[in-house]
Amino acid sequence: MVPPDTIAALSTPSGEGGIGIIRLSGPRALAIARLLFVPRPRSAPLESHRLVLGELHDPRSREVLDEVLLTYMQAPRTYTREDVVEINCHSGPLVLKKIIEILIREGARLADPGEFTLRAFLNGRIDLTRAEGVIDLIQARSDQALTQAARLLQGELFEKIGILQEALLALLAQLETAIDFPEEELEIIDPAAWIRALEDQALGLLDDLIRAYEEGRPYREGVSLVIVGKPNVGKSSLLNRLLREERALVTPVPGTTRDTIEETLLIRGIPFRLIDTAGLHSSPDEVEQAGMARTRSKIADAQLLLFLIDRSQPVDDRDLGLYEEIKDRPHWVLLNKTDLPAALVEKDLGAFFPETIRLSLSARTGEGLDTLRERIGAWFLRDHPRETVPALVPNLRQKTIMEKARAALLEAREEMKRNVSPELIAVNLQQALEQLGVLVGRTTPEDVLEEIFSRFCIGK
Ligand SMILES: Nc1nc2c(ncn2[C@@H]2O[C@H](COP(=O)(O)OP(=O)(O)OP(=O)(O)O)[C@@H](O)[C@H]2O)c(=O)[nH]1
Ligand SMILES: [Mg+2]
Repeated sequence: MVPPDTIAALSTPSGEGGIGIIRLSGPRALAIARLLFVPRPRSAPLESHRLVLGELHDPRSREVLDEVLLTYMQAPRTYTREDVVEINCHSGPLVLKKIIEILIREGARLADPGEFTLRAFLNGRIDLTRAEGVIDLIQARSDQALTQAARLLQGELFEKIGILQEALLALLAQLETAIDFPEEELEIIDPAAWIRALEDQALGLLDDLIRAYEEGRPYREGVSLVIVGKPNVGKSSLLNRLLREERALVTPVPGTTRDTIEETLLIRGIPFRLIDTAGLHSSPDEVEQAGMARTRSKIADAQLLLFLIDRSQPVDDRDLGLYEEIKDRPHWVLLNKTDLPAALVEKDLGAFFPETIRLSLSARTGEGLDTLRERIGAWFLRDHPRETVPALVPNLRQKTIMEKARAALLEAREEMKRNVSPELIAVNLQQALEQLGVLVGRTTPEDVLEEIFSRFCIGK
């Protein structure tokens, strides 16, 4: 095997800031860092896991680059289990870029996204579920998502899967003994007890985890709230108001928003994915049509539609046509522009939009916005009380694999009930075990790994 190369990357966001950390990992990490680093005093030793003050020089031009703190961490007690060097530099985009260029000139290679964590995984420091916990932690959008990620990171899922694997191996061992001693099969396996063990020790756990995925999903992925309405009713204004920033362009010209705009809005700790859409109407403009196609696909995925109308104008065919399109999906009717004289009376509204929740507001003055936020939070919590949010929540990849494992185990259970031969039942158990290997990363195909680690940023 070729020894791994030494990788380098900026591990903090680039830009102006207090500190920018450059990380090196690999067998030559220390040697390369030493070419640039001069400790102060010169004779100061570079002990492992100790912070040392010094200067970085360009070894060719002798030019001083920065005053830094450097930490050498000797393998294997490091993030990647390789030799690691971290250099705390001043964070200026230019100086950091220059230092990295010199590190690369001196023999390092620029790290791929997630490559440090990939190495931690390949070198056996963390399993795949923990690596995924790292990504989740970085990308968490709510407190709950953060807690869930921290649990993955601590290896809780990995441990649960370990327990499951042990239970399945014990059940498989019984089948294998029965295969080896066919005459004594009946004494070796008590089908009812075997099935009970399968249900209690394996199926129950998988069911719980799969359910946890569904329950934890809104906190991980966000709840989609889609603002729809004909052009110019104030959709983008509402988005901006809710976000408290001028995120979307607002103009008196109908058809201003042409693409969907999506931002996360936290209400009572719940991440809502607030989506502003292109106003739906008939338009010959190709760009607008493409935007409206996007709007329709967002409508189809929405958990709640906020159907906006302009209360200062009479309801027209365009409002009603659009309402026809969305009225079978979960929706509320929002009456905007309450700061202007009303052109609509309650009786008409009741006739046009029967039996729906109606709220009045002004995206211009902010009137009614607190009520809207409050109602949205309450709407979500009514169906998803916070106490039921599970602490350990698998991600989609993990859940999908667990479903496959569960399917194989359900089949095994049926076969055991029908007294099918132990060989056939064993095949199902082995399949389930194989899936669990893929789950924790022991037998995960290369392309799946690549997909997972490509979601990381460079330097992680
Ligand atoms: N008086 C008043 N004007 C509003 C209110 N909300 C929006 N407007 C105005 O209505 C016009 C259209 O607002 P937008 O937010 O761009 O409307 P939109 O629905 O996003 O429009 P499109 O993107 O073109 O579909 C702008 O001139 C806004 O300033 C409101 O509550 N009161
Ligand atoms: Mg708009």
